[in-house]
Amino acid sequence: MMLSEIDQRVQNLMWDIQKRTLQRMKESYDVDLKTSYKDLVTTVDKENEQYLNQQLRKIDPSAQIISEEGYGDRVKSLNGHVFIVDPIDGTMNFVMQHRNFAIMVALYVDGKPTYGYIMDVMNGELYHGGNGTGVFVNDRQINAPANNNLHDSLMVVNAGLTIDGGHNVREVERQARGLRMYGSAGIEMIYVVTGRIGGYLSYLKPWDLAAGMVLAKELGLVVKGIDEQSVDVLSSNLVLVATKQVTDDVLELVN
Ligand code: 2AM
Ligand code: CA
Ligand code: CA
Ligand code: CA
Repeated sequence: MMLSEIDQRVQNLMWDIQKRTLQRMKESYDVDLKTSYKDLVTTVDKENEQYLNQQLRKIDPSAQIISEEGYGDRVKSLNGHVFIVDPIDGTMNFVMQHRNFAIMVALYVDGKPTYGYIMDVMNGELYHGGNGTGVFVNDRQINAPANNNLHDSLMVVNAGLTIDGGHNVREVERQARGLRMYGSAGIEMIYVVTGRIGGYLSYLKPWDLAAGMVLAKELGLVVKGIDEQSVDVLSSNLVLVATKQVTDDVLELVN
């Protein structure tokens, strides 16, 4: 199957899962703790992941799947087609706020960020694109954001990092035009891609990063690991997603 055909079918799947999730929110679901009271998983996370993985396997039977809640494959290399799935990103927001959460899927081909999908469920907005086709919100193509510097940009910095103040992030926050936190890597990535935020600094797992990295790169934004510089989507890193100017400014300050 052609990549463009896979893309169309995954877009349809993202609308399917959006409708299912809205419907599911009307019923009751269990909330469990994973590592602590700050780290939740619900029945809906698990159901979404099982459904997405099952449908993705129908779309592309040869693909491997990396996903957060344990229904994926044990993927050791990015050879061939690899889907990376976050069935609910911002589970805490899903439980506490019933908004500001996303569903994310990405397709990597031989390690290359190829297609990204971020569904803002409550706003009914699918941010998608890649593979040289541009980035779209539903059917509307969006432009690359202006190359603003730190002084002229709002920044998102991961809450844990802000609290402990590591890597000299307080200086980044001081110099930025303002600081924001939304509690969903997917929503925060959407904000960088649309230029509402100049840069996003956070510890990200593969499923937090994969889709946003495709969209950010497609628009010429920079995705960089603070420690290793180049980002490996498979390993958990402190990652900066930002305009070129914000990247230069932040890299001068963080350590
Ligand atoms: P999640 O909801 O899919 O777990 C919250 O600040 C953001 O960080 C969310 O995008 C959340 O994704 C992500 N995150 C990654 N690891 C986390 C953890 N151990 N605990 C809470 N949120 C985490
Ligand atoms: Ca989680
Ligand atoms: Ca996540
Ligand atoms: Ca998740």
